[in-house]
Amino acid sequence: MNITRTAAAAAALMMTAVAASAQNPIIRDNFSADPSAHVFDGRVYVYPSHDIPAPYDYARKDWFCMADYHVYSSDNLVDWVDHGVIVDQKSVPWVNSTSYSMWAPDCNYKNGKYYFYFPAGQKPKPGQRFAGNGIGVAVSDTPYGPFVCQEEPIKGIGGIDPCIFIDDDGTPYLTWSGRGLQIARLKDNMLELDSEPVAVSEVPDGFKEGPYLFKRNGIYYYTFPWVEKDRECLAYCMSDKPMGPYVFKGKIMEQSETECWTNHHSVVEFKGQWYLFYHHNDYSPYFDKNRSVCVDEIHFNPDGTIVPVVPTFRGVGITPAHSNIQIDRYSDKDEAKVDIEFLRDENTFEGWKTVFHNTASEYKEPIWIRYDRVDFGKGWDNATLRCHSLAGGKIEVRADAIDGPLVAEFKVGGVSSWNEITVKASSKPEGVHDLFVLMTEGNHIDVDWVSFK
Ligand code: FUB
Repeated sequence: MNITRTAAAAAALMMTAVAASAQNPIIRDNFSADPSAHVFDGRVYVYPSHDIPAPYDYARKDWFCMADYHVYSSDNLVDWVDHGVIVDQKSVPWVNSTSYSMWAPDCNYKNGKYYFYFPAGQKPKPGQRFAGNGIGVAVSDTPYGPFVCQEEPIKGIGGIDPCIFIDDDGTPYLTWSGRGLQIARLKDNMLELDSEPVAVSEVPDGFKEGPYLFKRNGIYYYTFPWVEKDRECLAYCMSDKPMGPYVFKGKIMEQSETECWTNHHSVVEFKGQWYLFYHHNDYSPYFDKNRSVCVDEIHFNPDGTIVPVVPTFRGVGITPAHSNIQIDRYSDKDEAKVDIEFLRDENTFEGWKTVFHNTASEYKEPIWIRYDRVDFGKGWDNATLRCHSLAGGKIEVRADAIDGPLVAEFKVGGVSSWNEITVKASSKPEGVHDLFVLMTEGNHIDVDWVSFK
């Protein structure tokens, strides 16, 4: 079979540190969706779709628009690397290069190679007006490329959202969404079907797509986005065989409160903890086709059923105290008196600020926000707050409780611009602590971040 090297192959090898973090959303310099996470050689690799605002040559301004794929990796779920573009619509021989239809992908490892599966609009054949979606494969020696695309998509199937699952005995299975949820065995070469596709039919009524199959303690989990009410929640079935029959068990995550119509996920174990990767539309509240990848812990009951996951801003991992700690990605807060807003609506990728307000100007109770799991380490002296307040006031940082040890105290002067205030620490906790940030004077202070160095 002929193979074609992607134009982006060289770029794929580059390890580019990016604005990505353990807080949600984790990818902070691009829109990203449909995350498929896998652990290869002790690192977590995430293969998401890449949403972009529609360019001039794409007529559907109100629809998904995706031209390529990046891959991201991390060895601690805190520091992420963007390995760059691994496959591009312009360099896949069978793909219509202006279809912007590179929807949810997946990747897995077998026999020394990494196989990247992706759906896309096919080039129409002579006499054909519309060719529909194919599912193609690109192959690499490493999880981050360069990936070499097959000349043709996989024969005998069409549709979207491929997921590749490899059982403990090495048998590969491909499941995807195309006239319902389908599953088939693959040949050992990972490129051809080894069985007729069968429909996974033991799922509830209603729209479904984006299947993800994983195994834990001998149980096969067939998981999928499902429109139970207005938009997609995440749901699952369980079985003792990869191709079923399955038994429907319920929901993993409720539909998003931010009105993102889609959700799409993967589940992976890393260093003894299981994680759910999914997406919401954090950076694009008014257009839900520009999405962002998030991650939270997922837990299982003793009988293997899944404890539903409530999405958090805080995400996973431990935040170093010397970093700029974005407390707007909080664990909990005073709902009435602390708001989260974009720093600048014109560029949401700049992130958010925490707005403390106390219109009554009375401090019967502290006005607070909590940010969990900050590693103070040792050998630091100063605390810095990036803040802004016309009225001025006072911000306190305390460890572990609203009335816990005072770590730093900042007098915020009335100024019209953002400024960084550095003070000597009042006390120096060591190791990992939860942070409480409190406004104890003033009636309106915006905080961007706090840091300890
Ligand atoms: O990203 C485009 C499509 O939206 C995916 O293929 C679906 O699963 C949904 O997330």
